[in-house]
Amino acid sequence: MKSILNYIDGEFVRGKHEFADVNPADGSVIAQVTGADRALVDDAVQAACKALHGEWGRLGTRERAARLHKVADAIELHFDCFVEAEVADTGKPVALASRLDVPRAAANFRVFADAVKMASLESFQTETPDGKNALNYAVRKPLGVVGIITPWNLPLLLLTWKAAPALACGNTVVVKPSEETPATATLLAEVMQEAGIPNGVYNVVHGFGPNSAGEFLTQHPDVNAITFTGESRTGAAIMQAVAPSVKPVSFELGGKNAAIVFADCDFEEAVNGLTEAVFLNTGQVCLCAERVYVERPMFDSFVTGLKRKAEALRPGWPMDESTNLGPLISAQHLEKVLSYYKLAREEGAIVVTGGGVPEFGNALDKGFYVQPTIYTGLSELARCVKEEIFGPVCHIAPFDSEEEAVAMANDSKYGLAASIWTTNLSRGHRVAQKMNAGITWVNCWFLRDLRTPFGGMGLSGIGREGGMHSLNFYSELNNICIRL
Ligand code: NAD
Ligand code: 6OD
Repeated sequence: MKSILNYIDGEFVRGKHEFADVNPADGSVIAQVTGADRALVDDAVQAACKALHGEWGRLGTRERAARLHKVADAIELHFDCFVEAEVADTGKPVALASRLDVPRAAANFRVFADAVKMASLESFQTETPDGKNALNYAVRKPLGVVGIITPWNLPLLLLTWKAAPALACGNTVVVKPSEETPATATLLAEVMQEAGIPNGVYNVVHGFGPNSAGEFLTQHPDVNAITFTGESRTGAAIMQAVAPSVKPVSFELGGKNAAIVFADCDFEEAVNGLTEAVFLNTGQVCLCAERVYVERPMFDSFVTGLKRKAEALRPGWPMDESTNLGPLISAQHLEKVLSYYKLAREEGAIVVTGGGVPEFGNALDKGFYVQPTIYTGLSELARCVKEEIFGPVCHIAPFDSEEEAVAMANDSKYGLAASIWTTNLSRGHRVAQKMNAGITWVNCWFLRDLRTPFGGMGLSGIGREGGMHSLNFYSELNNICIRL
């Protein structure tokens, strides 16, 4: 049986306890993961501290950026290995991992390598009280050791989204990937070696959250910052853990995202766009739309259109090129999503399609598949309309006016993403600017430019990453004031 190891100071290290890495498509065990106890997490943090003062700390920005481009080259060289590992861990369709996850990992390194080379810094000429001048300018320094904690839905994409800018700014990192999807973080370690990233700069510790590697990392006094993607509740626990040492945090958390479909939209574009926005990655994308509001004249035809698309999705073996719907990540997550399917019926939902589990008549029946599901008829106060489900499911409700649509979309404790579908561009701008969300798409969804701010409001997170926002989080500014 394959083992997945920790990576500390340039060595692949076996931990004292093991846990199974399960393929969600059929429940089979793919590998044994060896987890890091508190002592191994400490070794990783000490290696990262030491590396700050070694070759890595002495590199200029240009050479650091060149090494990160080599990491991107090596990801592209080993493209198929990354795709295979990601598909086995997550069950996502190979077509999706090849189109989204692995190309974005390489792009993350390229974009932040270039961003750090191009970044300018503030400077001000300041008048002194005696009528002379002073010059203020800021210089960027790394934060130090950055702890990176990531979820299972887009494992490599989200890990590199944080590791790339952290490294570009000269930090060293200790990464704790999700216990559900450990493979690509360790694979990335091999690529780091190949690309000439010095020992101790990139470290990986495996394990769980509470009382395990995740918590050991957040509590460690020599970790200078924590960047985290995951559930809002976990974000709250991490905030408590870092409070005594006042570490900076960047949090990308959950969502209960709204889509607003106006009757003047391009119908095909909206139905196709929402098919992606609701069902991509089996609905396990924090940006997925779980609440869809449709202007009443188009309500029935839109519901019928989305139902047709949902029923045409092809669940199957993830490595089969024709599969476009994978399983949920785990038996536990399957249970959670099915509990919401049951709750929706109890809350009075009309089941337009789905609501159960598909049957395959083969080994996939042991996997964690659910049917893509659409509900209508729920009150806006229903728990299924308020709480993040994180599965291939949405509720569709009608609206009669722009104001009503905006009010319903904004009535959430979350504020991550929204999408608006209309051919009236003035309305598109107007409604987009009223959204309580970190990102609002008009006539598109999950269209990313990595230079733009990304993050959430309310329960959806703290801070923004992307472009200069990432550079600002992963570095300290030292302002220097010189009397001339
Ligand atoms: P999770 O919060 O359960 O776990 C995320 C990571 O945190 C895992 O590595 C886990 O081991 C670790 N962890 C758990 N408890 C911890 C603790 N007390 N201390 C330290 N680490 C701890 O999230 P998940 O189930 O893996 O991912 C799904 C969630 O992530 C959804 O809510 C989704 O919306 C959210 N998400 C948000 C974004 C975003 O960009 N806003 C992106 C992806 C996923
Ligand atoms: O595209 C990104 O940079 C990003 N952070 C996406 C998050 C997706 C959530 O599942």
